[in-house]
Amino acid sequence: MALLGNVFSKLRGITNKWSQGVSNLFSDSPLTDDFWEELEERLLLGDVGVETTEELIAELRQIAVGRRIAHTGELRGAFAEALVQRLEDIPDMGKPLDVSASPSIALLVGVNGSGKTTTAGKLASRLAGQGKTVILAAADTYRAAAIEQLKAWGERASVRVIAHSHGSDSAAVVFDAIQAAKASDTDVVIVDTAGRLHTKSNLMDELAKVGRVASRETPGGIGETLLVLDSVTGQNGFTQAEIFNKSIPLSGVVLTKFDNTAKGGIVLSISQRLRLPIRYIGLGEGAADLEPFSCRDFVHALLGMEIAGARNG
Ligand SMILES: Nc1nc2c(ncn2[C@@H]2O[C@H](COP(=O)(O)OP(=O)(O)O)[C@@H](O)[C@H]2O)c(=O)[nH]1
Ligand SMILES: [Mg+2]
Repeated sequence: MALLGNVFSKLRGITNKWSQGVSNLFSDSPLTDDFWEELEERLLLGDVGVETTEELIAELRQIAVGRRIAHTGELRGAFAEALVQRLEDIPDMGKPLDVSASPSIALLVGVNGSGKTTTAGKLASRLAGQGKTVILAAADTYRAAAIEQLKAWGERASVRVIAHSHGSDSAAVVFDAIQAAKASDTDVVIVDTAGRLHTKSNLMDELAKVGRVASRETPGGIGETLLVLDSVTGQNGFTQAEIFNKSIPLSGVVLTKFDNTAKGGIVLSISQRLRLPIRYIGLGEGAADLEPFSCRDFVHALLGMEIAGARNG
């Protein structure tokens, strides 16, 4: 409970940067055209995206007419419900990493600086804390610093790191990591990949090669490919998601740096337009600052109200 409370209060503080503006709109004021314009503007500023913003407003307008609503505050609950419904409509929203295969292979992809190595470390630490055995594979061989960074995370989490020298073949690292996992009966291999620009086709070739190695060496192949996105980049993050989603089958998104964003609406644009689940959110730089995404906590933090009946929690 203490932990949940902590996560919630963190999330609450975070979304406040955006949410104050949204939440304040639902007050005792009479419902006028100004309200709809303001709501639209604040959703767009938070990077909810044009399409989803328009749909949400159309939905709320209908409710307002149907229920003869006169004050904006009376729409708060309906707005919360509309958000929760949309978020929960996406399969696997907030679902923890699938570690049912043995070994399960999870790939973290994304552009440079998005938080892949940090997320790999946090996930390893989280899973190890749940009694799972984990191997980290340092498949970002382009930067020597990336290998050292992952090794440091491995040490902190008491998790084994398989690494080759700087510049070596990333698929060979993954091959070794899988062999090590099989030999030691390890539950999950988390693969930290290089994040060169998503437009460069050789990165996609490299990821495909890693995929082939994994399918050859394990029954399940790559079980999960999570796209790591920096939430601070807002719509730009949406564009990255769109490009990656076309190149490789993604099983979900990790939104990092949620503690630093005023663009919390990226949760909606990614889930609604790409139909991709947000699996985890990063809430800081520490090992414990990663949580499965909770629709209920997100909407609660956004609108400052308890949401009943939400599945996630
Ligand atoms: N505040 C904050 N910083 C983060 C989070 N995730 C990653 N970072 C920082 O973002 C920077 C880039 O992260 P890194 O994992 O090296 O990105 P990579 O290039 O994708 O591997 C580092 O300084 C991390 O500490 C997060 O959830 N919150
Ligand atoms: Mg990295």
